[in-house]
Amino acid sequence: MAEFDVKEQGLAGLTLMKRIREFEDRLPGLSQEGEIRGSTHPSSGMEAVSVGVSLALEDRDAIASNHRGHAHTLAKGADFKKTMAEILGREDGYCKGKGGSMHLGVKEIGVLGTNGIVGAGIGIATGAALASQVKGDGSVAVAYFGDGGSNQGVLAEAFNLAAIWKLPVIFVLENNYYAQSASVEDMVAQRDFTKRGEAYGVPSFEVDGMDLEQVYVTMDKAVERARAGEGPSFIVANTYRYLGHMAGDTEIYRDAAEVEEWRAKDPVAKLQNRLIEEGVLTAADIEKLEADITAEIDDVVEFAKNSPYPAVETAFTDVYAS
Ligand SMILES: Cc1ncc(C[n+]2csc(CCOP(=O)(O)OP(=O)(O)O)c2C)c(N)n1
Repeated sequence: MAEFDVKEQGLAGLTLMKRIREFEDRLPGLSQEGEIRGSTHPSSGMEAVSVGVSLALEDRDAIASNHRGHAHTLAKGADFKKTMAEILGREDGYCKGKGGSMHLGVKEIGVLGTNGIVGAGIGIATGAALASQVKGDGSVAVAYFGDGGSNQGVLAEAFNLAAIWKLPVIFVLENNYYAQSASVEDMVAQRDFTKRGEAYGVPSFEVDGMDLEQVYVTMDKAVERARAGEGPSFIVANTYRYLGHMAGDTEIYRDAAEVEEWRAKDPVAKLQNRLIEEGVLTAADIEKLEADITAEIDDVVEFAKNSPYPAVETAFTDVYAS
């Protein structure tokens, strides 16, 4: 089992979280410019979950994501340019522009797809874990879903199957306290989510989803158990999305003060301060890192904008398995 080393996971995690934040923060502007058709759901504020989870995974492991899936995909190792091109619906995207933000898959690194159907990834990841068990290839699968997704019936079925068959699946609930505009207080009676997992015999853990170390260490243990044939785990990561549910969200369901309270617990700032305190980075290093990231994401956006839209005559190619 790996320990959290600030020089290793800390530095790698901070860099990746900052790159993902910059990527995600560009999306509302790109929507306003008309570069993104349809909706996208940025996850700024939630980076410690996907990055902490992915630091404990390998390329052969699978993830099944949800509608808020860019960070899951990028943290798993996707190329930023191809991801942005896909979100913009362009030919150089991972799915040649036909998947977009919510049907973005990257087979070579086990990204089984973002998904517009809330809760769908739960069944997909459980199926991938069954495939891994049948093949005996030692890979694990992760299902990402939100507090809203946790209310889908598929979770009960997946918990039970995974527990009785000891499937190598890790259920990751990103509890950001809202499902679109509905608060978790209004929608969930039993808000100690770990009790739901325990009720099905799935070892369940609650973590501070704004803390990369906590997410990583808990995930690493879950991966170890899954690879050892000991079955599923359920990780409940409490986190927060800073931006609206999607571009154009008026956010009348929450107070600006609440958003500010959570911004004060920012996972990126928290880890950055720690790295400075522990002498891993200086303020000058961070300035350089941020300038590099801004330039990198400028290039990412430029690449995507310059990529052509797919030709109309290719509308049905690569859509159905032959
Ligand atoms: C089956 C289904 N029901 C409803 C919707 C509409 N919808 C899209 S996102 C969303 C909220 C999901 O909330 P949560 O799972 O907590 O994820 P978050 O958006 O907070 O990341 C809803 C209800 C949908 N896409 N699919």
